[in-house]
Amino acid sequence: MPAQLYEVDPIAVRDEIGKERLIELWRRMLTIRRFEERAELAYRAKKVAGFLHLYIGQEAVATGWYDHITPGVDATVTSYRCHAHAILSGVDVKELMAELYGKATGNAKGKGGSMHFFSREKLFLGGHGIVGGQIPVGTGAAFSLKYRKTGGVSLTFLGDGATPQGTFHESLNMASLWSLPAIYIIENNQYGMGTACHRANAVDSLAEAKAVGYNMKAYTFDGLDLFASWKCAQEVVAEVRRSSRPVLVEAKTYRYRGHSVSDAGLYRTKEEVERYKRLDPIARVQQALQDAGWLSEAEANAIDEEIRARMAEAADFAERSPEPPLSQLTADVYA
Ligand SMILES: Cc1ncc(C[n+]2csc(CCOP(=O)(O)OP(=O)(O)O)c2C)c(N)n1
Ligand SMILES: [Mg+2]
Repeated sequence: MPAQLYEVDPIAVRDEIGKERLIELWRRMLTIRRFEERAELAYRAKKVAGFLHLYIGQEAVATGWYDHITPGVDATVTSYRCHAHAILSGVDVKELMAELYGKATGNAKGKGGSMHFFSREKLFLGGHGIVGGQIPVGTGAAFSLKYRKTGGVSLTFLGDGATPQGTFHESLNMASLWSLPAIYIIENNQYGMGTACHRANAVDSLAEAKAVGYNMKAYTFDGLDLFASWKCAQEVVAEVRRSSRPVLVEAKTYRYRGHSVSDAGLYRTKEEVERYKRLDPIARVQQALQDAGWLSEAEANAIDEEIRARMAEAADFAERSPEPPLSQLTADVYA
């Protein structure tokens, strides 16, 4: 059975968010995109090694949810597709770019790379390369927040490909049994690496079908729509703070790039990608801002220029930074 989509009136949500805050949300989404475009350029120029999984197309999901939490009070964790979540947690883009370049000034001292962004201060608990590995971590964070009575909630972001994993089911069962303030957000971009979601999952609706098994509430929203993401997040975060009951959420989204930068994309058609590009979440918010008379095209272009300049500066910082010294090779390594 297909899920019931969380419904919103876009004009009402736009007005509730208001001019300044909506411009700020648009700016955050654009920052994520321009950061990743700059990173992709560096990767193709062989300045960045390892893997690079881009979030391009999915920006409205994390942006909507982070706007209702306080990084550092609330905890967040995600998969290897972690650039947006680190940026939204408030980690400096220079530090993140330097991490991609493997430099000593990087977020993980140049030893983590793209998949392992982290911030203890912001309670951004990574960046995890093992599919489903972050789910017990997010669950443990929720336990800790409840045990210490901090009032915080934990947000665990995961892919559609992680929901058949044992870690997902064990974590949800425990979170429900112990009434943890945990929100699990499935970013269903419709593919694992190259396997369509329907070939890996026995059910259509990941949230609705799987939440019932653990006595949890479920929500499904259009992840390409910032207004739906923001409004759903507002309701769920408030509800979980009040009830300390876990909730399972599914964002129906799409990634415009390959699984990682080295992906020939043979498992989907160009037409499909083009169809989703016409629903670009960033362009649609810009249109909404223009329609409201809140941001002219010239003003939008000026903000974009400013963001692009910041990214060029970050890449320059990364380029000029030193590599980690050999003496640090085994520091912070647990073996
Ligand atoms: C336990 C484990 N199995 C397999 C892999 C290889 N792998 C990396 S990403 C991926 C697909 C995951 O897809 P999804 O959860 O939908 O996340 P997305 O990449 O779409 O964000 C797989 C199978 C892995 N990293 N970890
Ligand atoms: Mg996926």
